[in-house]
Amino acid sequence: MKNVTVLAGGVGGARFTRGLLGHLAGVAPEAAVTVVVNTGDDMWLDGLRICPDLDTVMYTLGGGINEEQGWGRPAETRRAAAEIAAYGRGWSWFTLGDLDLATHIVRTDLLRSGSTLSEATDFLCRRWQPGARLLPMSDQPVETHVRLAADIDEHRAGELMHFEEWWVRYRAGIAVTEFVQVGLADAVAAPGVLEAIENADLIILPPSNPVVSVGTITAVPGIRSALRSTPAQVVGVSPIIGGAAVRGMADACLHTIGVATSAEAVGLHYGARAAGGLLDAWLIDVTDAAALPVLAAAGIRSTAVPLWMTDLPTTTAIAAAALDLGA
Ligand code: FO1
Repeated sequence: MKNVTVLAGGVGGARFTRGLLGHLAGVAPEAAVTVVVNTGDDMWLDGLRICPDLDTVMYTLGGGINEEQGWGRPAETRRAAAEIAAYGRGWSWFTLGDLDLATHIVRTDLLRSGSTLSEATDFLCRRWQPGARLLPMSDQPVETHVRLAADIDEHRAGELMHFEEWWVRYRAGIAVTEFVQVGLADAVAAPGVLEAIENADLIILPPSNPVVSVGTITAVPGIRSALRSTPAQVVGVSPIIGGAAVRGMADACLHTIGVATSAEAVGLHYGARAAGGLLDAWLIDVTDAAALPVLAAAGIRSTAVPLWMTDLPTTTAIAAAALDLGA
């Protein structure tokens, strides 16, 4: 087991990868992990380029994450944000902490000096030493927006709203008709991404949001076909346990695309590789074991293990189960 490539979004993908690194350190210290990270949540805010999932993965693997929140830094203050709000600028409902702002300032400084997002990410990781290579899915902006089903506040039905406003300001609690990836037509996979998929010994789809994280990454031109042609096994880990989203409001995203909130439905949504889909194997929670026969009939090798990532040992055990399933 030399090269493992993970396609990750925010909190779930970051925590899973932390467990994976912990497990590999014991059983395969020579293994190298590459994380292809969703940039669909990225935005310009207060003149700064905010990359929520890249930062969540970097902070989580680098030991700088606010563990309770799953995002941002611990022991944060909001003095600069309060001053920005006093000017009536920014998003009052989106917390940019003082420590976190430094990351956005340095990244924006690098981007304005001509660095690509990949180069800026490499630079930030020199400080955080995540123990894995972090690659943005693309160096071009591909921002997830939602199309509103009805008027809300200053927004009108039919309009596009940035995903983060839907997710954070409205807690995904207002109806939307579709997800739109603004910029997708002009985007290509970032340098190293397709190679990290083609040269992997194992590829893992961790328990990230299947729509706006894994779905966004696999929509970037070239990535889905690389996943379908790579010799590596592709193993997914269900983000749905017992019919409920483990984190966030993944159920609101699945509902929007007409997929039921179940381990079975998400596995079938990703699809069996032999049938034109992405998965060779699918790891589900023990409470969803009834889905095993259906998944097997669909050509998806599956097994059921405890999937709650309650702490590092349980997450490490989940990573071990994913590696076993991919062997
Ligand atoms: N999530 C929230 O629910 N509220 C916030 O105010 C918030 C701020 C924020 C700032 C920087 C950052 O990197 C992430 C932040 N997040 C916040 C989390 C973010 O919405 C999620 O990490 C992803 O976009 C979804 O996985």
